Amino acid sequence: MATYVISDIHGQYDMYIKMLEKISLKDEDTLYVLGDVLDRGPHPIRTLRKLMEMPNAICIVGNHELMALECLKFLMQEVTEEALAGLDRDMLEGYLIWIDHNGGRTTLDEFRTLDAQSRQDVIDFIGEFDIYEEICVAGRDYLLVHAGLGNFYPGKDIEDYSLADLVWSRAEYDIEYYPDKYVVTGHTPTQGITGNPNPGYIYRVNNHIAIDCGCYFRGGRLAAICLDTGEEYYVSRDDA
Ligand SMILES: [Mn+2]
Repeated sequence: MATYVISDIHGQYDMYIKMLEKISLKDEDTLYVLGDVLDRGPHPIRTLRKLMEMPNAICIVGNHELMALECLKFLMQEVTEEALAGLDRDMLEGYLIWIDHNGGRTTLDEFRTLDAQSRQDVIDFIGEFDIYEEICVAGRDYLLVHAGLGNFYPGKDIEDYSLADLVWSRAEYDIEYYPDKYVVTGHTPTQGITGNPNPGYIYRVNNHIAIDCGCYFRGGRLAAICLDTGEEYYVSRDDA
């Protein structure tokens, strides 16, 4: 049995399916998905529903799930006085930022096509995403988290980080967070990491493993890494 990690699928269902084939994921293997399944690409909800059917997939929350969850929950409410009282400036601003700047439209469009029970199932499933995972594979320790360790200081307990620290911050690749543990993150496409000699491929430095290879933009890739072997797998946007 093997342990794989992928991240930032962003609605690229076809690339995701190609990746499952590429790594030949078996029932006894484990696949960690480091968040941002939703938004931007054409099929965020289809991707999410595929993950719902996969007992060996473990999902960790990204900032896009947080944005979506807040808006989708709001839209699911009946129009009561209480619901209307929640329709304040923050809620509306959050909704507009999600739709206009973060690619929420495709998530919303697919969500709308679901029946009421399936909508609730999707919301419940996102609500169960983990915030982080600590695992040991082949004698090496890993922290799996969507974005990074915001407001980091050496020795800080993982429980002392806020949700925003873990899902919204940018990992600091010039800092070694732990001497004895690898931190695997998505969120920041490796095309945009200063000093990365191989933009668009998995970047390993200072006990970081950055795996978001920008599958939602042209020339980008969906990446996976096998933690047992260190082997990297790529599905390029142009192949899917
Ligand atoms: Mn993100």
